[in-house]
Amino acid sequence: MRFDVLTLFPELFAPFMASGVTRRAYESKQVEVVLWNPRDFAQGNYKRVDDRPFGGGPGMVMMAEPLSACLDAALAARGSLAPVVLFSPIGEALRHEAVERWSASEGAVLVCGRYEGIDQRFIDTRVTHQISLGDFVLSGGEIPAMALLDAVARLQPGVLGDEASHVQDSFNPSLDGLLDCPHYTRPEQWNGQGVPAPLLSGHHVQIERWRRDQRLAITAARRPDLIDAARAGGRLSKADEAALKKKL
Ligand code: 9WO
Repeated sequence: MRFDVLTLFPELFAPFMASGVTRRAYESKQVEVVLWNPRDFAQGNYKRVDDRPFGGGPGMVMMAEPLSACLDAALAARGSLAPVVLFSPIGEALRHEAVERWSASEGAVLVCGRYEGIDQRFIDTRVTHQISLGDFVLSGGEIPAMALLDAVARLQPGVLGDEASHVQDSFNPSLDGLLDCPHYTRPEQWNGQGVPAPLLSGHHVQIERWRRDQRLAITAARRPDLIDAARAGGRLSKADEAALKKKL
């Protein structure tokens, strides 16, 4: 798949794409990332991409025209229509299900805003999807764009060292919509703290029951809505219900 990223700071993406388990996905172009700078599509000697807001107020606004010309070039290079995604706090909250859909898609054009915001006329006419990572404000859309790329890249076949690793993620449907359990590694004693006994038992059934109970307890404590959804979806067994009852 291919993602075209419109950003005034393309240099932010190189170290991100050169690091970690997802590097192979970018290098092999399994997830192709093409960077575009709206400044290259700005007019005049000053290559302005921002201007003062009509109505006054602090800060600057990204002009529609350089963004639109940049988007035209990206879409032309792709050769076919593509979703145009803007990262914004007023977008739809990103969840695992949408990440799975993007990771099985042809990709998209990702628009990273800067300054106080983007001329609304560009958003109204050119943007097809708005995505939020949560109820907070950043100084630019680049980190949300990298977050989507990372979430998509790690779901590509062969990207994770252990092919089964992402099957165990929180929010993976095969985990029945429960949160992940705690993890431990060596040493067995650290700062006076041990490791839960079932994990040292070597008994696979006992280990899996402990992990499932941990997932249930953590989910019940932190995201009771997910317990309700799992129960409504018939994804909790009698043993699960017994474990929940014991802890509540
Ligand atoms: C910022 C903003 C704040 C309140 C209500 C609506 C808003 N829209 C934007 C916006 O589109 N801002 C642009 C992108 C330009 C300024 C930096 N931008 C941005 C994106 N800041 N924070 C985000 C963001 C994106 C996704 N999830 C969380 C925050």
